Amino acid sequence: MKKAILVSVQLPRVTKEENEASLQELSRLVHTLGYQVIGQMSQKRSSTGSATVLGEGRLKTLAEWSGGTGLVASAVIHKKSKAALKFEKNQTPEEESESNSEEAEHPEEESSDQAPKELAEVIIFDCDLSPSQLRNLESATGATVLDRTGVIIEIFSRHARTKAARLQVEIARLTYIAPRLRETGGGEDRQGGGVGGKGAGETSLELDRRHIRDRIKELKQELSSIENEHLVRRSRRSKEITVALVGYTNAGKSSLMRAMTGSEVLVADKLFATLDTTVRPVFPETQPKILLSDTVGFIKKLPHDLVASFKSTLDEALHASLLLFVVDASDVTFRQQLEVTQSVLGEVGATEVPRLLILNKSDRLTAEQIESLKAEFPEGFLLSTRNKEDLKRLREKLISFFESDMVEDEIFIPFTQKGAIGEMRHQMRVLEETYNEQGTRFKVRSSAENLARLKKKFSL
Ligand SMILES: Nc1nc2c(ncn2[C@@H]2O[C@H](COP(=O)(O)OP(=O)(O)OP(=O)(O)O)[C@@H](O)[C@H]2O)c(=O)[nH]1
Ligand SMILES: [Mg+2]
Repeated sequence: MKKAILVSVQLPRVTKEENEASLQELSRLVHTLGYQVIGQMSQKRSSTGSATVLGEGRLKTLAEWSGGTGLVASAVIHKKSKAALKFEKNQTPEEESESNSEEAEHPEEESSDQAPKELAEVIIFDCDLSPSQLRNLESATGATVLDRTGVIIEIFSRHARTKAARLQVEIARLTYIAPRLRETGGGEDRQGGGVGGKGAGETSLELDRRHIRDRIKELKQELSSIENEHLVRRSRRSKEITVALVGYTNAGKSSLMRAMTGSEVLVADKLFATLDTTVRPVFPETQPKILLSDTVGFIKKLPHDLVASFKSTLDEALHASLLLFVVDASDVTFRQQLEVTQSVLGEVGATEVPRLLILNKSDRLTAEQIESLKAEFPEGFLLSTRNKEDLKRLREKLISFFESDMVEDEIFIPFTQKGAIGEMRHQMRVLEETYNEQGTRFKVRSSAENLARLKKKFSL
């Protein structure tokens, strides 16, 4: 098991609590990767833009924790010098003095630090690092350095199961590594000649980048053909009622899916356990049938490329008749998690779909907590996926939700129109049926839309 240290930079706008929560989440992400967190460091900074992110003093301490020199190798300094100089020029005098004497100015920040008892092999930053920052930090600490996006992409690539999810993750991964190629590239900027295979005058770096661009293009084409299949399947479902489970990772979406449909979707105490959309009917089956779909979980600071690559997965949510916003009500940060969910769904344009807030994991709450949640979210639905009664209540709630905008009507289906009966039972609820020699008279509840469609199709 690799030993890791977490590092966070506390920016002025961010409270100490928010910073703590973010670090805790990073720790869970890192745990999901199978690393052991052995230490932690935070530093207050005015920005994360400096060449080594941390100030000189903190960087030295960090290097001691990982067996590095604390110094950025001079060759590397040269390479980053343009960007660094530009940054330094833009720094105000206060910022400069802060970056040089930050420990004297903020003596309290060491209190949350946890020095490791052994040397760390991996250092993980809770912010995004530019390729040159990454290179400088690796040089100074002698350890492998990862940023938050790198960790999330790694988890995504391990958890992707279906072809579509694998393609999406691979596109995001390549997009992420392309600008970071340089530091792994060994001999840089070799002009022409040299190792065979590349075009005249093309450096190996340019070649690698070109390969990556071509590969991304290929993957995108492959993905779009899969998406077309999905589209066909979805349009086939469009007559049916679909409910999409959305929410923060680990909120319990898959558990709810499992409990409501009796299907064996993966449930795990891991972040991003689910990457693929699964669609299953509510079981025991309802009339009309209600389909539930499980979707990828969200997280704070979800890299933009990843949001884009999972857009097609989230399209499922866009086309749902109802969204169940699942939150882990026992998590103190669930309000922020709800905000994240709302903003990601806003980004993909799913703001028009009706929604129901599911406050999950109520079995972990005290009676007082339950009362105050009920007062705070009168429209919310409090449940535990482990409580059969709760699940039954939710089932009833879903049925009545879809019935509320339904109409009652009578249809006569002659015996010659056998196909119509199966379709009708799928799409609407039969209240009564009476027979005569020619056929059956049904009293049904259905959406006006489905009723009209059926009547037209079978000219009833
Ligand atoms: N105590 C308690 N734990 C629950 C409940 N529902 C789910 N869990 C646990 O929460 C963890 C996450 O559950 P999942 O259903 O995998 O969560 P998810 O929302 O699908 O997560 P991702 O797929 O990562 O987005 C698992 O360890 C579940 O056993 C509940 O009602 N009470
Ligand atoms: Mg899941």
